[in-house]
Amino acid sequence: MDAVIFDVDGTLADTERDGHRAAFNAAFEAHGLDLRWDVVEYGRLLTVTGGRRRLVAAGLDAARAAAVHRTKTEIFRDWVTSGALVAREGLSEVVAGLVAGGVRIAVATTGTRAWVDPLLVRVLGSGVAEVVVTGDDVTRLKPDPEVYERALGLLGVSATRALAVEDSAVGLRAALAAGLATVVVTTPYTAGQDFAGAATVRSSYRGLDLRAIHDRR
Ligand code: XBP
Ligand code: MG
Repeated sequence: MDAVIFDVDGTLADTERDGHRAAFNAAFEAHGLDLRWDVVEYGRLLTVTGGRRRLVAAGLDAARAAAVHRTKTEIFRDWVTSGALVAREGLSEVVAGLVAGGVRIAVATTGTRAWVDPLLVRVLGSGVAEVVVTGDDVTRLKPDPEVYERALGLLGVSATRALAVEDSAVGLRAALAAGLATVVVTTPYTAGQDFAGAATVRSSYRGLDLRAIHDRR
């Protein structure tokens, strides 16, 4: 196995319920909108990837969705840099083992680069992710495989020599469509989704040996 490609939201850190959702609600307030997403409503909206598309799916017109999303992105970036953000338990040990074994680390997310870059410094450390592909770098978002295909292209690695790590069914579909064996580490938002095709489905990184899972394929 030459490389592992990690999803971000839900996979590297549990960012959606208290991070993105709170940032969206703060942006609604800043824009004078009488709109708030509670935990259950936001969980339903998560099936639409990309924050701006999620706003349109919730009924905002394209121009207002773009303006609200810009505000939300600034608010979420502040949340990331405020120190509130913590990596998922066990992630650091898994990543350290991969790096020590010479496995290259990449990231493929639907999220916006303005917050992805500072988030990666906090949860992975500077320079650990050699390749980072975000929603800003592709024209089609997950479940389309484009973000994973671009990561593989930038790595110069074939899909059979890599493994993807995801938290959601929509992300799993994108990684499988790119030909990647995929490990799913669920969150409370995604547990119970359809993970057919996953190499393995766990609720934590505890005892996860990604190389063994890849080599068993
Ligand atoms: C999850 C997403 C993102 C975030 C919100 O991305 O779909 O849209 O929910 O971030 P991942 P933005 O592929 O990392 O699971 O508002 O920047 O889109
Ligand atoms: Mg995710």
